[in-house]
Amino acid sequence: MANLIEDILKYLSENQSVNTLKYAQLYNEDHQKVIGALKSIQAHGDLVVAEPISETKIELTEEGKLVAEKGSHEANIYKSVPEDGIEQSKLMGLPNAKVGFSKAMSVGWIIVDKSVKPPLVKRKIPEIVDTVQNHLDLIRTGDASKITDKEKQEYKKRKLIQEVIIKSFNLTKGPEFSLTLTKLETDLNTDMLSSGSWKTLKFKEYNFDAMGVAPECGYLHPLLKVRAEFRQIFLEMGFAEMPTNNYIENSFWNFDSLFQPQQHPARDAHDTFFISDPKISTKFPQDYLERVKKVHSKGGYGSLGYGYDWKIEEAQKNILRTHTTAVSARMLYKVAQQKEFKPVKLFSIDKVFRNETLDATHLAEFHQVEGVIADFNLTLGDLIGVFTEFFKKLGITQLEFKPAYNPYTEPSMEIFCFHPGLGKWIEIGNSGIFRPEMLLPMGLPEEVTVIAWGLSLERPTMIKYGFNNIRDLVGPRVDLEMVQRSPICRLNK
Ligand code: FB9
Repeated sequence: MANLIEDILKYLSENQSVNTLKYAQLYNEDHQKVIGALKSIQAHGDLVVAEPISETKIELTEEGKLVAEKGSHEANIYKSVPEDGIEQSKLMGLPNAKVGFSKAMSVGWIIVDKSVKPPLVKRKIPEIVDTVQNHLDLIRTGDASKITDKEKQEYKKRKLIQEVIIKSFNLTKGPEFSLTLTKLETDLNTDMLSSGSWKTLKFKEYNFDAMGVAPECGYLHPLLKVRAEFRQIFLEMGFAEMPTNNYIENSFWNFDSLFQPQQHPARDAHDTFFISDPKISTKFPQDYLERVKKVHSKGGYGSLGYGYDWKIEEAQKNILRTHTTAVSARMLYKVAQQKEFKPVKLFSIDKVFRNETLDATHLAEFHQVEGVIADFNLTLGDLIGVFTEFFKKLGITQLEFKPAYNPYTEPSMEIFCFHPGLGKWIEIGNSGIFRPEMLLPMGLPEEVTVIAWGLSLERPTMIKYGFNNIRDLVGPRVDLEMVQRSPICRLNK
């Protein structure tokens, strides 16, 4: 580019003026490069005066180039008609035969002789002049002067030629003309100010249209964006977040406190990760533990219990928690220890671990989202009303419910919604009213009921961000650029 700039300035010093397009053609340069060199020269001051020129030129289209080379479609049809004639259908194999045939007929080069069977296409005149091809060839060489406007209109209509506007510049020497470019300063510094050299130096113009440099910063993973949105929804619904910072839990809080019997299949190693060290917990609220043991083995509070020999050793086993409901149990027990019961609205969003079969949408760990409300005389209607409001804030409105079973809630319901994007009903969560066998041993007043519902973070995130495989969202194979380019999370949009 530097050489091109110097060549242009040199050419201008030896000639009165120069047009950028003619210069490009003269020195076989790309005209855009010449324009780029001009912009660079102009950025260094008034070395040249550039007068914009706009010129309309005619040039051949791709079809026009073909005709200039191979002849017009009508001429090719004429040349394909033998002395004794030919059936029309046999001419249609030629390229552009349909256009060529009708044009050859309209200019009187061929006729259709219907006095014979089948009718034959014959030449009407002994020879032709392919004026179209000759004209297009003239245009190709840049000489359209011999072609009338009417003919040009005809070729334009046939899309054989097109008008293009060529922009160029006529250059003449400017008031600050020089054969070299003075270096443009990009910073004003103290030396320039103290020496006064700033008065004669040339400074590069600010380009306020330039894009800013993309800041090198961190980016939130889509899961964390959805978590932030869920958290915001819970907070604006008046829920307080539970302390979920313990992935390791013991079986007492994860299962026994929730009235989940020790023989329940979810408690074996096929569904639960057991910790080998420390293998067991030993610190429990002893009086509460005794009440839990009793309600499992002998019943109580109007319940028959399960009638099995409840073992402390089973409750002591340490595991990776299988649900955040273990945290809800701890929190509800804490609420029950207060002198006077006060209603609470609690939520949690955190990892849980299940030793289950993995597939495209399930890993051994996922984030559970859970909402819990403890208050006097809550009903199933309150539960439906609250999670309906919650899901509405996710943009989900068309809900249906199905009776379900959880060891710790009765009644329990699975929640479904019709997802317009997926065009089908999908399961979006589970819910229920915690059983008295769970609440009363904690010491909660009899008239207090606790409603709760849960869902995952991964499923809504996969749907919102269009992931089909959970491994594209989380895990070692994740494309980190996905994290950088994933858009803002708008749940109700
Ligand atoms: O999240 C789930 N689905 C879902 C949720 C939102 C959503 O939003 C889209 C934008 C539209 C889409 C889908 N599910 C729960 C349903 C299914 O994905 C299910 O296959 C997987 N479930 C997980 C458990 O699977 C082993 C999701 C997870 C789940 C299920 C139940 C609970 C929590 C998470 C619960 C509970 C509960 C019940 C009563 C009392 C306290 C907690």
